[in-house]
Amino acid sequence: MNAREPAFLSLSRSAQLRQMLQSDRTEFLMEAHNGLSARIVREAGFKGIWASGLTISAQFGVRDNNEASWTQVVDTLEFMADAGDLPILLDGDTGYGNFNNMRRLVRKLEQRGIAGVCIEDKQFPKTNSFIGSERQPLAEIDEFCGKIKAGKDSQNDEHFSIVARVEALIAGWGMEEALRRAEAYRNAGADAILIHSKLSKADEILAFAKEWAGRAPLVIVPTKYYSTPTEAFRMAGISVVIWANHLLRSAASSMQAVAKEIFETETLVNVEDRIAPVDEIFRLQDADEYSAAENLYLSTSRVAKSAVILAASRGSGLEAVTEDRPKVMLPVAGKPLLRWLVDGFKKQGINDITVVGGYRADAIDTAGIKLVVNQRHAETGELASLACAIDAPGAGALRVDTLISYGDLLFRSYILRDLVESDADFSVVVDSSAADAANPSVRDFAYCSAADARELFGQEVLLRRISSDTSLDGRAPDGRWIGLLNVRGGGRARLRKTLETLRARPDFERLDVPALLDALVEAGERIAVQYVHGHWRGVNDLEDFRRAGDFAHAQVPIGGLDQPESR
Ligand code: SPV
Ligand code: MG
Repeated sequence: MNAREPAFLSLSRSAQLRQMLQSDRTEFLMEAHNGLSARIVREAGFKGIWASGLTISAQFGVRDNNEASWTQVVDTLEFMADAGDLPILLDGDTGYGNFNNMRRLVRKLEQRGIAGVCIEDKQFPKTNSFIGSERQPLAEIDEFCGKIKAGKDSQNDEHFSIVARVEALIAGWGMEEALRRAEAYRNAGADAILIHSKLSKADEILAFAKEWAGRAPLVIVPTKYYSTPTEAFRMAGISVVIWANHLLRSAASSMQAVAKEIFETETLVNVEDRIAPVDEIFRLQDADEYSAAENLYLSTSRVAKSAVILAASRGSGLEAVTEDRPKVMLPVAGKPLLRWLVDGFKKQGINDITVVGGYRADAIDTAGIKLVVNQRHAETGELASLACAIDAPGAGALRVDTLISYGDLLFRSYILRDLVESDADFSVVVDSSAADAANPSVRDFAYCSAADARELFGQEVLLRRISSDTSLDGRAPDGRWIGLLNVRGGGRARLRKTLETLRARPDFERLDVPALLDALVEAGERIAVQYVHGHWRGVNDLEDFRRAGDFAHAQVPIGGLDQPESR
């Protein structure tokens, strides 16, 4: 295997191709026909790409007879060049016309970062070399030499390569003619000679190579004589071997099989596990780079966001009203608690909402949300539910900036707005008016780097710990964490990592979100505290419920509940 070494990578793409042509070892170009296949070629480890005329035509669904225009080919090449950093050798057929078309082609290819072009000594419009040899009229040698010279004279980049392809063996004109043409093309300035054969044995290629005796680099396309050991090409001193069409052919057989299967069975279940997951397609499209760039360049309010609502529990103290539904589906001032949350999130542009249900998840209204069920909700805790949301295929949790929320909350909209607009990688909301250590219903006491104070406005306060203990190191709590955590930017990957570490703990199944916050703090993360003073409600028991109704009523838009957002 010829790996891409640092010295090679430091060269421009055209210099890379030139080096592949001129080095004394046998190098390989792999066929690609669009941006996706170009990326796949690169990931496989190849050092360069053959932009095949046959396969670019085929992916358009047209014949290899110059039915696709040369500008359509060049546009395709642009996607292929953008898909990575490999040098691309274009199969330029006959140069799409005479010397003048060739000049323009070379200039356009250079502008698109293409490393070289191969032209063949046939007549425009050409036919694929493996179809009807009796219809393979060759170009006049002089005319073709003029085309090579015109191309070489038009290039601005000294390393741009022109490979001259000899079709004499394909057209049945014999070895002598092939050698005569190759020599003429070399003298006209070709950087390499591609000698093509349609025989199933490499005999005529090897005979040509022997006679040619290294006068210029030789390139071959062993599509028909594929059973020849590659070592034979090495020993013959072949510079570049082109695997010319194998990605398109493998895609075709795979698509045929999958299309047939889905048509016949009218279901996806038989194919789903045998094809690339959608996430793999996202990866090949470099979706992560997009999210990172969004974080850099989009104003916070426009960055894609997701939310996870933890709603698996029935709710203790609410058994009387949660016989047939989970707590989040209890109506508060005319609509379910969950809907208040979802509407509040949507108002802040958070449209990708994953709700983790458990107890009576079947009763959760799934309009506008993605429902994920923690099947083991009875034995497991909040972090297990959170992990369900993160693992759910297609859910946005931690793939974009993510708000993690308890399901039993009501709050004024500014609380959410300020939280999602925070620049911190992690931020939480702490209610400093709820630090009453005597209140038995409060478990999530927050201990922070500074107590809430007017003078603090605009200064950074960090979370130190969340605990049900009513004092820490002799200090009273600074407030109560209300159940909202925002994770953005690079914090997402770090939260995943911390969660993975916690997953290894034997007590993971019982852990709650405060345990995650504490683990993040212990791992050295800075968790920004956003203090509020009331303006929210947690719903833990029937009394809370009654008060939640009053609170919600105060948030009902003037004009009533019948607003689009509440549907
Ligand atoms: C191509 O890949 O389009 C080629 C090689 O030109 S071949 O199909 O073998 O002629
Ligand atoms: Mg071709």
